[in-house]
Amino acid sequence: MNKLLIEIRPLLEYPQQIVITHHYNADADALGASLGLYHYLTLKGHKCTVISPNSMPDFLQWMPAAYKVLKFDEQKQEVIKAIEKCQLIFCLDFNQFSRTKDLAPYLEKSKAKKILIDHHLNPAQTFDFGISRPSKSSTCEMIFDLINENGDNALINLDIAQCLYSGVMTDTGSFKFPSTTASVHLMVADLMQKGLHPTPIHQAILDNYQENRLRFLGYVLAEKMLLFPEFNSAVIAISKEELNKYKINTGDTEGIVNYPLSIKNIIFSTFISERDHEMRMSFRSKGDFNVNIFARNYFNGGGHHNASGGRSDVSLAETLKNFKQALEDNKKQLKQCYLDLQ
Ligand SMILES: [Mn+2]
Repeated sequence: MNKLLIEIRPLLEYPQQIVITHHYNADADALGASLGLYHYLTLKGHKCTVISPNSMPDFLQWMPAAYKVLKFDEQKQEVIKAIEKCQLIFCLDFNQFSRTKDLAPYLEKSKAKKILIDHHLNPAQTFDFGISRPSKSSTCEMIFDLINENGDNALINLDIAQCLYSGVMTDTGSFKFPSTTASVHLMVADLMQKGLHPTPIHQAILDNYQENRLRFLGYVLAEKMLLFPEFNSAVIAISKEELNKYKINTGDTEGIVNYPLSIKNIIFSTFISERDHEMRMSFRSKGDFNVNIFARNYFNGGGHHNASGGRSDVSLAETLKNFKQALEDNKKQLKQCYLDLQ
């Protein structure tokens, strides 16, 4: 049995009041893991509340029990009350409280035991118990493992299966990133044997955009994508005016960073968007180029080896300039990583 289970099993022996929370701007992994765990722990007799730091995107609202999720930015009092009366807080798909933005101080000062389950690098040491596995495809896969290791595979019903599938599907880029291990496919096979149909989930999450998002994508790829063949890299930088013109919300830019990687010889792609108080950056790579380190070294960020995020406080033009300098600094490494892939 894994260490986390040994530690938390006694805490779950009797019915508890449990809060389950995830990072700001929940994605399918954060929400899927939270609701998957919610359904499981509810079946085990616990009283659970899922708290999201802010509202979730429309394409995730179909998830079983998503309507029960409390949003801190809209239901502050209910959230504070739930945190006050709970004994355990599960923290899923993030590893430092600051990732929950304004919710962070309430989590920090709560006397409840905090349990981390996450697959990002460099977890903070502020959790009472936890499991951090950067080698795992998704937090959803970790929840699946937890249920199985607790001997409860038979409790995985369609609700749990749909939630957990969503996160593993999106975090592996529909099963193509290197994190797609044999255990990921075994997990999906098990969920399908329990009645899961993947196609409607793909459609609900990936084929659910508004017209403006696709027109924006066309504009971005035709007009805004800059290629740097000498660095095997690409960048897309979008101003606030452009986002406004196409009525683009935060979630609508998700995934755009991946497109340049489909170009032959491009191994590193960056998406920069101008937001209210900062430039937000996403980094993706193929092969050995480590965008977790790149984001840490240059743009106050981090994440995974092939997918990370960062930010910059200077203007869009300045950020782009700094980015080009960073490419220059990494020229040798980019070339080597490119050659290794050939
Ligand atoms: Mn994740």
